[in-house]
Amino acid sequence: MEITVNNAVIELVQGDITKEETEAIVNAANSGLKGGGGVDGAIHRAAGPSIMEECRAIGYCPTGQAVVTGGGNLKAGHVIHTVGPVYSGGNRGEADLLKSAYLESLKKVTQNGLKSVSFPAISAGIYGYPLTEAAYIALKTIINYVKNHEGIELVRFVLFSQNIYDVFSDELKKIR
Ligand code: AR6
Repeated sequence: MEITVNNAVIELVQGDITKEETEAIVNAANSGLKGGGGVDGAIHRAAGPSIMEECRAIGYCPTGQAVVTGGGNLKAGHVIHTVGPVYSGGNRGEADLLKSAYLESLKKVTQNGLKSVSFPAISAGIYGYPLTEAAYIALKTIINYVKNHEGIELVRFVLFSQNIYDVFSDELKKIR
């Protein structure tokens, strides 16, 4: 499903983010930028070694922040590596940190003059963020950002399973 906010389309699809043709894709990375499992592992496998070299040179990304590399062998020319919070009960600032991970990623899109970006469900896998809350924060943050910033034309959520897609589309229907 999709909605339009200002000049931007916000779209939900089920699929594999490594195949995306948006100008940038977002990676759910760790602070050490060392690669790992989940979407991070998939992106590094598909992109090839050049983005790992760039990550090594950058060295570190605090939780809630984002850094940018090229896309290596991916169709997307840029990878925005952001670090979502590990969920540990909800009283350790997780919601603010997850919001910040989306916001800082969107700022990188704007700063690099890009018009399209794809996101996975940050923190909602290995980092254990409850899916419904993670979906609400993701969608609300992105809708508010595109309301106040011109330039981004497409924000696509690429959700890995039917279940994750269904949760995101229920939240989007409620917010809309
Ligand atoms: N395309 C789209 N979504 C995917 C893909 C893919 N190819 N593969 C997995 N997902 P996770 P996190 C979904 O665990 O929770 C790594 O080891 C997955 O189903 O990748 O932020 C990092 O190095 C889930 O919905 O990221 C960190 O150490 C979503 O992507 C840690 O995991 C996020 O799950 C980050 O954990």
